[in-house]
Amino acid sequence: MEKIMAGRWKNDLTRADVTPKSLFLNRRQIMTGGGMMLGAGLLAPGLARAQGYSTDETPNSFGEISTYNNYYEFGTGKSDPAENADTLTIDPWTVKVDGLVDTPGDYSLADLTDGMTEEERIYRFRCVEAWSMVIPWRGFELADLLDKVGVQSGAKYVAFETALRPDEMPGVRFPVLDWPYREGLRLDEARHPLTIMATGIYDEPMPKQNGAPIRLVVPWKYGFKSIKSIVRISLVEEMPPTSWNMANPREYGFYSNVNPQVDHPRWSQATERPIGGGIFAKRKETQMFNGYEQDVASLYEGMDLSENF
Ligand SMILES: Nc1nc2c(c(=O)[nH]1)N[C@H]1C(S)=C(S)[C@@H](COP(=O)(O)O)O[C@H]1N2
Ligand SMILES: [Mo]
Repeated sequence: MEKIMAGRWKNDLTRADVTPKSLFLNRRQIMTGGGMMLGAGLLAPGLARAQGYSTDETPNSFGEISTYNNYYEFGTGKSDPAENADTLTIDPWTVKVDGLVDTPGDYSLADLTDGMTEEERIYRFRCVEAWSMVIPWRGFELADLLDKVGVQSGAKYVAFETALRPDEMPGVRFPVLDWPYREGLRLDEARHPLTIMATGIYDEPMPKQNGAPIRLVVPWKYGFKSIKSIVRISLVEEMPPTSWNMANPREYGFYSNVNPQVDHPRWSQATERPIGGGIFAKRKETQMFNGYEQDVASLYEGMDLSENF
């Protein structure tokens, strides 16, 4: 196992220390069994570990990360996605890139990810329901993808859509949300180096319940901004509609930055419950921007964050 050389990462645990061994050794089987072929560069050995962005906190186990999920297309219970997401077909996978871009089109996953530099990044991840995890994602910066497709000058926002497959997604027959699941970022948020397109967790390809084959991760925002199983990325001029905001605008704003001072109408956002610590785990105080304040506060300078929640 590679150890860390420098930077903010001070954790000298190896993958094996924090991953149940069977899962750790299973990657090869999962890859062959699942028939999942990503772009050749993606699974190359010697994955670089991002030194500037990873947290030094101990990650949750692969088991925790892949069995306690929110993916309403597969049910609203935390264990539903792990139980039901198996039916999702992820190969082949096409992502439509459209709107204000130089090279719009239907990209195969291999074409979309070709040339991207993949790294492992360990990010704090916090749900608006006030639980949190620490997750070692594998992915690349969304900014690199945006550069590749060429963002035109009129674009101000990036809109994302999840696949909508009634035959494969038992949850979409319930009108919990207005499907397909939709999310959006302001262009400068999308271009921020903390914003990644993730294709795996630990050394595994992305589990389906976590949003295979490709999902967004925005660590300073509540988990629901991190949209899964993306099939469309649109560069647009106007702030795009987002599923949770459409469902309940009073509870879910466009920005959705983690903010201990702005409570969700139905529960406090001041503290969070780390998943995996057992019943004796202490709640933690939630940090502004989920602990990424130094990195991202400048994006919101001059904005009233209780208005723009
Ligand atoms: N398509 C889609 N993406 C989604 C969701 C969803 O229901 N559907 N849930 C969101 C919410 S509320 C959270 S907290 C995170 C959970 O990600 P995880 O299961 O990988 O931890 O996914 C987000 N992305
Ligand atoms: Mo969430």
